[in-house]
Amino acid sequence: MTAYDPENIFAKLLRGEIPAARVYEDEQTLAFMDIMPRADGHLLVIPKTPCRNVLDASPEQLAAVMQTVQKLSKAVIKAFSADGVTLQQFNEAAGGQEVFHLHFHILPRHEGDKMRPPG
Ligand code: DGP
Repeated sequence: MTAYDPENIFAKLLRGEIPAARVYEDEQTLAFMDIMPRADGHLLVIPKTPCRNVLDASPEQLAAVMQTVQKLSKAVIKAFSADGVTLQQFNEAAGGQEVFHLHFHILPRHEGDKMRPPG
């Protein structure tokens, strides 16, 4: 697998080199709004340590990210009066990944809604 690139956009965001609408952070993870939201409240959750994707993640990184994903899924359901969430996660270009720092999408969903295209 290709090595982790410290110049990827989420690494820059973690270093504060580019702005982000940060909504949550703890010692190991950060969550912020996706700039191309496909639903109101579309969040991304990332580990603070270098990690390309699930294929590259340590058990500790996966556990920390999933705990934050669960916590924030419950929070966005409340905040957006949603009925559920769609979680999405892509691995390598062939798997649809565009930014090569591990991230999970949290998309609040309402009964009968359709996810918007990016933008
Ligand atoms: P993917 O790797 O396929 O999950 O796509 C990357 C996602 O990250 C996509 O939904 C748009 C989002 N994104 C890309 N660049 C930025 C950025 O600079 N800031 C934020 N907040 N989101 C970004």
